[in-house]
Amino acid sequence: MADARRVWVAGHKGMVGSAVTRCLEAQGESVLKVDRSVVDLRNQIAVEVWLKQNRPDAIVFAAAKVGGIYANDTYPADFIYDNLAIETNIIHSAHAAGVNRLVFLGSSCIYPKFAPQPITEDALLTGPLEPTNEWYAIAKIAGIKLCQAYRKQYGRSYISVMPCNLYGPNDNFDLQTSHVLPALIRKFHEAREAGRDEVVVWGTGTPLREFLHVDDLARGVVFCLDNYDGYEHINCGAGSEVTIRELAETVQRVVGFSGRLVFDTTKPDGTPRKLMDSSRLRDLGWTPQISLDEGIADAYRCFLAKENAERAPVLEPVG
Ligand code: GFB
Repeated sequence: MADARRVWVAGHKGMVGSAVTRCLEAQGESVLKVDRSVVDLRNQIAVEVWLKQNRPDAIVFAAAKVGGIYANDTYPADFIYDNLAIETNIIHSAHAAGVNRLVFLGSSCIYPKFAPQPITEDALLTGPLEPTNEWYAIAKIAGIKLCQAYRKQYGRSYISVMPCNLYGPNDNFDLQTSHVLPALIRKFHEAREAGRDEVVVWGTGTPLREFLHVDDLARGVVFCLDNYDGYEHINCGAGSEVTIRELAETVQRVVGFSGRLVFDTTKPDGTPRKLMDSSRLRDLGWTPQISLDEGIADAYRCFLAKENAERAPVLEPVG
């Protein structure tokens, strides 16, 4: 029998990396992992040495500095510097170590703020970006271009997958730095527990967003690893969108909060709409399987499990 493929999942502890790890391990693949305390991905020498020592057969590049609208807008230097450094280090070192297969993960925010909807892959670089996350977007566009450059100059099979807004297990539930869906889960849960009668939702509630459960994305990423080898990046989205108000009402129902919503219009809305056209990936054979209602219920279970784990007493050995 052939040896199992050895895949390095860069960023294995994050929401995307842990989902891809679960997906690969479920199909019997060997996943390489390295902790931040051992290799800081912003350190070029550390990355190159580790990759040359470990030489995976393929890399799923899920490591990134990520965050919601407030974090992106408040820490632009961190978002552009960390992501550019991680990308140049991993992609260049992968080539230097002779790794021929790599899947880079981007974001739907690479597209122009007013791109025609649904957004096809060829909308890239056709207009100005959304200002709240242009730093992150520029870094992700650079990642796509790095993959294309190493393919063009050295024939490397490096590809890029662009997910829409994601959520699911191992999400960040911090109210300042998280994305909208985990933030709303926490806000509604805490309001219900405290008996409060209102929850504050940022912005006007009118922006539209496309949400995909991270397990569906992970299946898409592994599908691309096995079936896609093109120069162009490829979209991976749910195919439907909801307003932030509709999202808030769904989370409210799942959590069981009976108070009212208040919209804080001093907070930014961000891009008005970013629905991607994922027909290229669907035509190849990938389809999402988790509905938004099921997915939100799953995300709420994950939030509760994390809360309970954090509250559980630490058992000291007796005697
Ligand atoms: O998820 P989110 O932070 O990021 O916000 P983006 C989406 C929308 O939800 C915005 C609104 O219109 C927010 O104003 N929103 C309402 C909230 N309440 C909240 C809340 O309590 N917390 C948060 N975070 N938002 C990110 C980019 O944009 O999308 C990243 O900044 C990345 O670069 C990611 O691309 C996928 O969808 O606006």
